[in-house]
Amino acid sequence: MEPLTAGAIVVDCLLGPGDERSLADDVLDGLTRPLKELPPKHFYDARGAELFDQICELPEYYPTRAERAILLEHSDGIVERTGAAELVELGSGTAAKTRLLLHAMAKAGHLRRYVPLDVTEAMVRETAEQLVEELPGLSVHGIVGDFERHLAHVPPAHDGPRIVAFLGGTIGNFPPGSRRRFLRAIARLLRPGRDWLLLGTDLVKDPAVIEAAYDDAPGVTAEFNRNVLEVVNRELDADFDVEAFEHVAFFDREREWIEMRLRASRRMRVRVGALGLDVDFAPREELRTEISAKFSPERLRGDLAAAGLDLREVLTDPDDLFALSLSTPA
Ligand code: AVJ
Repeated sequence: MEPLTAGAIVVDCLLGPGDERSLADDVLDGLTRPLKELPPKHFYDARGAELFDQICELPEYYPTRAERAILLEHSDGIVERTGAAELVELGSGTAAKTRLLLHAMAKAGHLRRYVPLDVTEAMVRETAEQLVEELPGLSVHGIVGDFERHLAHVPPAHDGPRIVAFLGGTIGNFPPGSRRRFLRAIARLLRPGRDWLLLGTDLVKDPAVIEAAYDDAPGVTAEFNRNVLEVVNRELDADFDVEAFEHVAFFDREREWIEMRLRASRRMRVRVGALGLDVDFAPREELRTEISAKFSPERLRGDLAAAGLDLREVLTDPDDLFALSLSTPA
């Protein structure tokens, strides 16, 4: 952990060269199961992040636009309601959306600190530099890390109220049990009576709308999905024939989540060199690469309650596609 200071910026790096470990463990775990699975966090190498940015621009992919619309409409209200002086953001990326909140906090006169946590060091640093220039008086304490492992490294809150933001609907990537466990870990960053969780969740809606968002006409999501195999090829010396896998996305109505899978077009044996592992695929066998849960008000309230959080306010876009909610420790 090497804190480097430049003006009002501090960045802690918690990721080291040994961090392919989690990919190796996940591949060993996930590809030796009867229902093969890889966790979605491995989508986001440089190419994957670029493809995800393209997804966000697609007409079919509504969540990013809907969430931005909510923030455009309600940032001032959120700042007023919470009195926030500090914003912690888990998975900050380019901070495109949080910028709206930071500006609202500055306008209200109580912006002190932004704490972005992201796996991409360049992203954390560039965003930090831009923001301190844009917002005089702001200090940034960036954390280069994995929000599933490094929440404890979020610095203690300043005097003023803090918002912890987890946007984009990424909470939906967790299966139900770990979702509640992760929310509980977030709740530990919040002081009762002062701090707030700002959570972005995609809402349950017509399955056709959801499925189109995860299976766009130009095939960007299909490429994003297959890219995880490129990551495994590169990082673990594997020999997936990436083009031999077909993109599958379907809404599971019972579980109320969308699943992305990769379907083997033929029988295959894949060598994962770094693990000394051979993985066999039957023709049409599927590998699950992502679940993305969609929320009803009951699911949202229930998950938050299970994590010791009280749902205080739900904000939606005009088409009720997406929700931003504010919760406090119970
Ligand atoms: C970034 C996790 C919110 O689940 O909608 C986009 C990722 N997957 N298209 C989502 C994603 C397919 C996205 N999150």
